Amino acid sequence: MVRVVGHIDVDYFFAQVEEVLNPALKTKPVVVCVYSGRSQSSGVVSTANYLARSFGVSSGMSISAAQKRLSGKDAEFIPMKQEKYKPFSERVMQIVREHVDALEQTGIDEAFFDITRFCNEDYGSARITAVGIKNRIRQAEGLTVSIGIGKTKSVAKIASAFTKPDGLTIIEPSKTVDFLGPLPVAKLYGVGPKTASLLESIGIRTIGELATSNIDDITHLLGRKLASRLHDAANGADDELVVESQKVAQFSRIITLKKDTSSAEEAYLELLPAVKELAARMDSEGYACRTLTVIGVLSNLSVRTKSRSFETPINTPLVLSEQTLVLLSALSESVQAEFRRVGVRVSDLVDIKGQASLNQYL
Ligand code: DCP
Ligand code: CA
Ligand code: CA
Repeated sequence: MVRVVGHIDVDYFFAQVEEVLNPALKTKPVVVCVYSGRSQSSGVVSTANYLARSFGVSSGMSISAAQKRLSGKDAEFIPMKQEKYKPFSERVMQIVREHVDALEQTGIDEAFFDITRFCNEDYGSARITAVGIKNRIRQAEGLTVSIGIGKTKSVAKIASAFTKPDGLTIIEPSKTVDFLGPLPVAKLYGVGPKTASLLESIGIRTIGELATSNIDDITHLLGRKLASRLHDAANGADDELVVESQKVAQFSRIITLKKDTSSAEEAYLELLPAVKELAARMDSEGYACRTLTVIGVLSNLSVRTKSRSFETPINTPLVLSEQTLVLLSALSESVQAEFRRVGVRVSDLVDIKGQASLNQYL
């Protein structure tokens, strides 16, 4: 199996939210500050927009240093307020969740995701999915994000930081070693300044040099565990999984249609095997769902959804497929456009292990 793993990170997150809340800021240098309260300008820079960065401002710098660099530039200094950014973070994560098999949030503005099943292990389809996620976040929240996709978490993480802001970097599995090779070892997740200088002491500066190094030499230097993890990561061979961070899972499947269509029935017939697969998965894991959602990716790659909730949780192939058709028809009516991809998601899962199926006679 070839995995398709992604990493998403919102660009200049806190400062970008400030721009969304007050678009007049977009043309100015914006610095989000954590004031210590000791004196008027004591404290540090939380983050800054790219215009402020172009004058040398960066996270962690003192506010007074940032003021110096931006003097006479009509810059805005805004106090950091976590509660402003949190709702944006939650909504962004929910959008991503709608497009992926599993999401592992690792910070307020970033997450790993797995789309191996969602994309049928296909990197072309991964690109379409990533563009869909970016467009949806831009439309719904006005934010740009950077996404990286590759065969492992390490590759995805490096790729998301590779082009920024508004980046999309996709590393096909066969290009992994060539992509990683020339990069400095410090780019690898888990290599801090200390590890980097230890590696440099034996002549290892790039990920490529680490990949071809003798494992015994680096074990001697870093210990067995770290050495073996980093050696694998450098070879694009680490197998760490994306671990769903939400307790209650949801299952989804999406397919690319043989050709774009505006007919709900045509789309439904192609989607049916995926619906049956979801039903089988729910059955084997002992779940029924209270909410069913159909997802339509239109020809212009925008994503639209329609959901329905059920008082009595559903799980049989018959009921799921019937309701999928109802929702697809309603969706097709409301979008009045052609579908490129269609999908289905079951959520609000109810554990029915050990119970007789509520719909067993249907
Ligand atoms: N943050 C902070 N202090 C730091 C680093 C970050 O308060 N030293 C906060 C502000 C950032 C947010 O966390 O907006 C996310 O951090 P990132 O490292 O992802 O940086 P940005 O999103 O600001 O910028 P980039 O475009 O480089 O991702
Ligand atoms: Ca960020
Ligand atoms: Ca981040």
